[in-house]
Amino acid sequence: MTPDPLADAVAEAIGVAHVLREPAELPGYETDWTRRFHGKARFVARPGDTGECAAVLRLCAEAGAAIVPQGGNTGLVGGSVPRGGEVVLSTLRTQQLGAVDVIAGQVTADAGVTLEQLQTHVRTAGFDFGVDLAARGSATVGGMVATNAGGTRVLRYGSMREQVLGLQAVLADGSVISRLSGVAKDNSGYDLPALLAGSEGTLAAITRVRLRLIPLYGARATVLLGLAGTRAALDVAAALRRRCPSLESLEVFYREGLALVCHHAGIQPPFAASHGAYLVAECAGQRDPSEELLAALADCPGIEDSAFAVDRGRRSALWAYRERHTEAINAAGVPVKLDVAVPLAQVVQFESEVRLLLAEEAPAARPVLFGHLAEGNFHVNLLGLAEDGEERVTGLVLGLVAQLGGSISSEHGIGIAKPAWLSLTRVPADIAAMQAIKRALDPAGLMNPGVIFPK
Ligand code: FAD
Ligand code: 2HG
Ligand code: ZN
Repeated sequence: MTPDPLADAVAEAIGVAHVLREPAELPGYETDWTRRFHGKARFVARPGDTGECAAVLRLCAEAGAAIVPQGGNTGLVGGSVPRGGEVVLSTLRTQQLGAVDVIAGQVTADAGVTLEQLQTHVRTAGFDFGVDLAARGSATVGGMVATNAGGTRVLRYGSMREQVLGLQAVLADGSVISRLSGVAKDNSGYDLPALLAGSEGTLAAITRVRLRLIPLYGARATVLLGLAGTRAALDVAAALRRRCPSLESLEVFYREGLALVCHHAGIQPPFAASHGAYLVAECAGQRDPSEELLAALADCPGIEDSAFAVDRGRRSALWAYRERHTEAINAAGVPVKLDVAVPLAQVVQFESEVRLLLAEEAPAARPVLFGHLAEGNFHVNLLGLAEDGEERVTGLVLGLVAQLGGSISSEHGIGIAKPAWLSLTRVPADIAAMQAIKRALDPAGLMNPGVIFPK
C-alpha cells in the first residue's frame, strides 16, 4: 500500500474500513459499465452519511485533491470513473430510506439507495416512483439526480429533476446545503436542487434527496407492435398520446437490436415475421386501461403484428425485448454510445439519415438504434467501430443531430464522452454562464474534472 497522508486523514474521519486503498479492492470502481472508460483511483472513500461526506470533501479540498462522485456506476458517459488519480467518493454506504409521508406523497432517500430499493419501499405504502429504467437494481438515487435520468416513463411524469422536491449536498469546500422540508412551493431564492439535477457530480456531492411520489397503479396493459418503420411507429405514438390519458411509455427498437437481444437472452422473437420497427406502449391506471389502449389501436392503420399483455409475467416478457438491449449490446462488444434526441418532426429523417451516414462513413460498424420515441430520444449504439474512427464518427452523428435542432445528450449526460461537442448545441454565452456557476461553487475545479467541460 502506497503511503498517502490524505487517505490516512480520511480513514481517521470515516473509519479505516471505509477507505479502499489496496489495488485488489479498486477495479470495480475504476471501470465503467460499458468497459469503455477506465482510470486509476487514488483511493475510494465510502462515507456513511452527509457529515462524513462533508469531512471527506473538506480534507480533499485542503489537500487540493480531485473527486469523482460515484453511485451505482451504471452511467454511460464515463463520468463515474476516475480519469487518473482522483479520489472516488462512493455513496453506496448511505442507505437510509425515510418513512413515506403519505399525506404529502413524498419520501427522503439517501443518495446510495438504489432505484429498486426505493420502488420496493414506496410500493408497500401504496405509492410508486415516476422514473423507471432497466438499471434499477444498481442505479442510485444520487446518481439518477446527478444525471437527471430519464427512462421509460418520462412522457407521463418527466425526468428525475421533476421528481426532486429538495436535497442535501456537500459542496467542494465541505460545506453542506440542505433543503429537505418537502414544502411543495418554495420560491426563496435560486432553485439549487434543480441546478444540481443534471450537474453530473461537477458542482457538489448529493447526499440525500426529497422525492415526489406518484399513485401506485394496480392495472397495466402493455402492447408490442410490429410496424413498417419509424413513420408508422410515430403515427401510432401520436394517436396513443392523443387518445390514452393513462399512457406511460412509448419505446422503439429495430430488427438489429431484436436479433441481438434474442441471441443474448436465448428467447424467441415475438413474431414470425420481421418488421421495420417495433413499438412498446404501456398504459397504467387504477382501473384496467386495456379497453382504452385497444380502442385507440383499433383506429391505427399500419399495424402489421401485435402482442398484448396485462399480467405481470407476460408484460415483463414483452418489455424484455426492449429493456435488454443495453446488456445484449454489452455482451457483443464494447459499444460507442450516442444518446441523442431530435424534435419529433425530425425523427423519421434522423433515423434514415443516420443509418445512411453510418453505412457510408463507418461501414464496418454495427449500428443498433433504439430509444424513447415519445421524446425523440434515440440511443445510437455502435459496435465494432475502430478506435481511431470513434471521434470522427461521433462528430458526424452529433453534427447531424445539431443540424436537425436536436440534443447531443438526451438523458445520459455529457460525461467525459462528449465535452468536445458541447458547442454544437450550446452557444458561447451559454457555456460561459455554466462555467461561471462551476467556478463559483468549485473554484479549484476539484469536483469531477473533465466532465461536461473540456479540462
Ligand atoms: P453513476 O454511474 O455512479 O454516476 C453517474 C454520474 O453521476 C457521474 O458523473 C457521477 O460522478 C455522478 N454522481 C453519482 N452519484 C452522485 C452523487 N451522489 N452526487 C453527485 N454526483 C453523483 N439512464 C437514463 O437516463 N435512462 C435509462 O433508461 C437508462 N437505462 C439504463 C439501462 C442500463 C442497463 C444501464 C446500465 C444504464 C442505464 N441508464 C439509463 C444510465 C444510468 O443508469 C443512469 O445514468 C443512472 O442515473 C446512473 O446512476 P448511478 O447511481 O449508477 O450513477
Ligand atoms: C435505455 O434507454 C438506456 O435503455 C440505455 O438509456 C441506452 O444502452 C443504451 O444506449
Ligand atoms: Zn434511455
